[in-house]
Amino acid sequence: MRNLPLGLKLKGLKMPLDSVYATTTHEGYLFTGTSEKTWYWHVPSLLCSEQIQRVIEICTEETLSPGLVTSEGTITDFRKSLVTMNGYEELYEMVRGPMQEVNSLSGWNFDITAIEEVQYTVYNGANNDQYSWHLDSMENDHLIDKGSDNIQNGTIRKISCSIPLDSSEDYDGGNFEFMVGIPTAESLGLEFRTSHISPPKFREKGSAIFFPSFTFHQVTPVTKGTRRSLVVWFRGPKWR
Ligand SMILES: O=C(O)CCC(=O)C(=O)O
Ligand SMILES: [Fe+2]
Repeated sequence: MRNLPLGLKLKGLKMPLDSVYATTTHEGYLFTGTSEKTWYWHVPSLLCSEQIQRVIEICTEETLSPGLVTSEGTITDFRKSLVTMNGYEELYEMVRGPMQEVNSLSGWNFDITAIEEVQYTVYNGANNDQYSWHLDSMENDHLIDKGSDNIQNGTIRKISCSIPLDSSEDYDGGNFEFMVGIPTAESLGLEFRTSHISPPKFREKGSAIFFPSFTFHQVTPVTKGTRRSLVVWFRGPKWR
């Protein structure tokens, strides 16, 4: 997918877009307008088939319930999916190491101190399930009491991770997309229009997309078959 005009210039800096696309770490600009090159990180084959089987086994022990957006439990078309939340060490073990590696390789070096319960998500094509544009980080999350001795107290979501659990051919739609800003004027590169990216690698079964939780993203409606995902949020003390 190529949304950017070729030969884009930013204040005298010619962006070699072919090499931009050749990297595995970013395309376009994060919607905030940063020219940071590592605002998401894609890890191919993070989970093998056996691990995916195990994930599904563990996560379907609980009954699936509607994914909610607000604490009041409002369900709208904005987010349609079924989820279970799972705090098993076996799941954490699969993602903790890779997250640490990505946090370091990307240069984010975010202070991560806790992992939230892991979300297993099911998008049913028969219902056109989807999750529209949103951020994973929540206002004043660090002030919410998560229960005594909960290590998540005082922390916010910093790194999100999404792992598709099905083969790309097994469902239609259901693309994981990031919102990006495309400069529309050469002057300082400060005028943007929004666009979105969803490279085919995002559909690779068992691969992982890591991104800062303050990044706009969505899952487009699934129109056929079922899309399942494992979603993990890594937390740490609020930004300083
Ligand atoms: O299903 C996915 O791949 C991502 C879902 C998501 O963005 C979320 O649950 O916050
Ligand atoms: Fe999300």
